[in-house]
Amino acid sequence: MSERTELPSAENPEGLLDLKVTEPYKWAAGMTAVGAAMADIFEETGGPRGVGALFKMNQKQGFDCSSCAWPDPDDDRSPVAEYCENGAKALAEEATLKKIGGEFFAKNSVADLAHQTDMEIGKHGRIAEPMYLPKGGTYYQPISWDGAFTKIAEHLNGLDSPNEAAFYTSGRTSNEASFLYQLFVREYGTNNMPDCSNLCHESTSVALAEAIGMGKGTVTLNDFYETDVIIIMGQNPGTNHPRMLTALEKAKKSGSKIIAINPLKEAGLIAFKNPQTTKGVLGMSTKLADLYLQVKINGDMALLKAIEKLLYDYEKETLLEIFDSTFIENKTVFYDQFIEDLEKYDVNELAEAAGVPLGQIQEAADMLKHKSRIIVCWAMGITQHKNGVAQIKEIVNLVLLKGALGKPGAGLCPVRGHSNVQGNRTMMIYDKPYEKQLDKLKEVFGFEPPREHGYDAVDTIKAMHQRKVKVFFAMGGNFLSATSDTMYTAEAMRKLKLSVHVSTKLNRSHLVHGEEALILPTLARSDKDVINGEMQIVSCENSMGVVQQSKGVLQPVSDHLMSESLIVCNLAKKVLADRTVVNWDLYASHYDHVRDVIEKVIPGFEEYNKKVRIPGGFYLPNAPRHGDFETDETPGKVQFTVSKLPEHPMAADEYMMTSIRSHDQFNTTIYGLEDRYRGIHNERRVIFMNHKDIEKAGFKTGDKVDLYNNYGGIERSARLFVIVAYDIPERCTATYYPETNVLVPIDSVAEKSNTPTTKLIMIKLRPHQA
Ligand SMILES: Nc1nc2c(c(=O)[nH]1)N[C@H]1C(S)=C(S)[C@@H](COP(=O)(O)OP(=O)(O)OC[C@H]3O[C@@H](n4cnc5c(=O)[nH]c(N)nc54)[C@H](O)[C@@H]3O)O[C@H]1N2
Ligand SMILES: Nc1nc2c(c(=O)[nH]1)N[C@H]1C(S)=C(S)[C@@H](COP(=O)(O)OP(=O)(O)OC[C@H]3O[C@@H](n4cnc5c(=O)[nH]c(N)nc54)[C@H](O)[C@@H]3O)O[C@H]1N2
Ligand SMILES: [Mo]
Repeated sequence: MSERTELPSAENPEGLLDLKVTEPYKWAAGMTAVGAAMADIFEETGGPRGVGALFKMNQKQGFDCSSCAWPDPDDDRSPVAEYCENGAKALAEEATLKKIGGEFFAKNSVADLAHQTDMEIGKHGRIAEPMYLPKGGTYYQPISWDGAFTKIAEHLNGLDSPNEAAFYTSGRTSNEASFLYQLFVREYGTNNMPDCSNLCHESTSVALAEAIGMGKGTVTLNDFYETDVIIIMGQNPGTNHPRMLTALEKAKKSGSKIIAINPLKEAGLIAFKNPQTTKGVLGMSTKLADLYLQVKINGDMALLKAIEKLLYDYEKETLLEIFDSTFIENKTVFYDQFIEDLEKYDVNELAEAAGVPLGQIQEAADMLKHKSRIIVCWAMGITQHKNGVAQIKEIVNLVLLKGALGKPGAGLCPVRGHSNVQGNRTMMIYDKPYEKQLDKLKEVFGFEPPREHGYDAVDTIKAMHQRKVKVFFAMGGNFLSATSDTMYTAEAMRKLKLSVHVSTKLNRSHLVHGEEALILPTLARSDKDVINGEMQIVSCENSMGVVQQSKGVLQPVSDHLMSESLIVCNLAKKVLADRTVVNWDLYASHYDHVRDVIEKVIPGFEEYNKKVRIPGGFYLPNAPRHGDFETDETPGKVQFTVSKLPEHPMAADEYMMTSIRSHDQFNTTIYGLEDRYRGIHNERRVIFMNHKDIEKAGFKTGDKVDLYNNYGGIERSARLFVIVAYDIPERCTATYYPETNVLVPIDSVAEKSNTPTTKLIMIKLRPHQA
């Protein structure tokens, strides 16, 4: 088989490993977490290199952890350890001394590599030099940087229109590199800038921009310490934002209550053993969730409405003491329409639709009714649904009823994923840029940026299929594995004339490529970035809008790595040549010059170079945090929204399937095969099911099955999974991402945000057929 027709092998596993299942944990973190982290660091870096770097992680003069966007404490950072197990694993992955270059690729053909698992592919080490796959070639071969830029320039300049190229961004790229990147892409002439946000929190950005006038959250870390109730929906912080547990512990100590809303009983929501306290070291845990609502997949809308309905009943009983009527009166619109709609619902039916006993929903309402300092946190369990945008607007409704917005100890807390995904958007990585931003670019640089909106991630894939996009350039990420409908996306990638990936590690997107392909190796966050003998700093924005500097500490594994910023500057010079009006050499000479110009274009960055050097960084302006709502349609006021309940008609043998991250992965980078907290060891191809469903369907725990579905007359299947009985609501199942992305049809997207509905797909099961 030649690799042009070959399917991505992850979808065609040859066999299974030796799965071991143990009892799920009832707490997260603790000393085993520290042990697990250190083991990875030693294995990959041999010790001192990694451990030394670990001490610099998230310190005020160190580098920003690339694992998630949870903020660092403003003041009281631990002097030795402001990292978590998974941050340490992310570092081990980056800091590894293993590297691959010409010799490795001469021995391993693209087809050979494609047969390996995602974990094997990622473990080969850092990419050490630029690599090129010629047309018809089966092995990547070394190419000089200049040679690589020349190839890209030839392709880009040979297109009929700049809109035949698309430029993806994953969320690790610094503010400086992001700004330069979008500047280049817009001067080149397109807004085709899909990004990982499109697959992640886009529903949040759309919903909040419309509802509160800003597509970001409103709380700061300190709000967690003066709040009464924290609701955590569709988020698994014990794995994906472990440092959030420290904040939750502190919140509990200050008297706050926690309500968890999740189909799975996640260890990190139940309790926390803090390895940085004596109590934690001794194995004592802090209880986190006071109430755990095990909602059905996508039952959140019904659950929120049920809570609102009960609160409304109290409001009527107590004669207007439950809702914040002053806030509603002064700061909101459409309250009456909202109430009129709410009155139509029956609370028993809502409870049924949510899959949560009414008594428990009553408890939630009781916890909320006399409180107004409420924070709602959410992540992928809410956003990656067909009604993701509507669900977030329903969260806003709840918060508005209680006046829990625009004051201390209260507000909206979308918890972002990638460490600089929020900063990327602030830096204008966006397929739908605002007119005002483009005007500013024009004013500062003097060229006319394109105004027509570009393609987002899903639309890029479709355009590649239709050969409307012929060149795909990715600043990081693993587009093939992260997006939906893997087979369809693979076909799309193979129709490209050229695919280019700026990467740190090898991944499947390098192996399912265009006619020609390039891999450009870049510095990671923890690597030292030196220009003309001077150490450079970059900056990132965390989930709470704090911009902070990050300075790499490690000697790069190869002299041939180039920073993302320099890659952009060099590429821009080559592609745009005499056409450019931008002084790329200046920006390539020192990042201070980049920050100077960001300051001129993007609001909130006044005195950027000075402020970025303040230990701990600075907060960007956040009007809704202070009760100012710059909404388009109803200036100064937030809208209540009326949304419908989702409907999920299901055949008797159909199940809802959500996709989750294991404790041993970062998105498509698989660190290992241990999902310790859920008791899954040594295999990822499992499907979590309720034991009643297993019996009813005539299966047994341990059975091997194939998963399939039929959307629009096309059967999609994911083969060879092991059934694991798990505490999950009936008719709900869960599998690990990205293995089941093959099952997500390209057209199954969230309304308004176009995010793939990776948290709910209908599936059926049949015994595995070899
Ligand atoms: N270690 C590590 N850290 C990471 C990442 C990683 O892969 N590894 N990824 C980063 C990125 S990019 C992101 S976006 C975040 C992701 O962080 P999360 O959003 O926490 O990640 P997921 O595993 O996708 O899981 C979401 C949770 O939603 C629940 N869930 C699923 N469906 C539903 C539903 O319908 N309703 C409700 N209420 N809950 C549901 C699942 O049980 C799971 O607990 O983490 C970031 N941090
Ligand atoms: N089924 C399902 N699908 C999902 C999700 C889900 O929950 N379920 N989650 C979605 C979400 S939330 C997201 S954010 C996307 C993630 O989508 P992506 O961001 O595209 O994917 P990652 O796996 O984070 O990308 C990993 C690759 O990035 C490169 N890399 C790492 N660090 C750097 C760096 O500093 N610079 C550069 N240039 N490259 C670097 C490495 O080569 C590595 O192989 O996946 C989405 N897909
Ligand atoms: Mo994400």
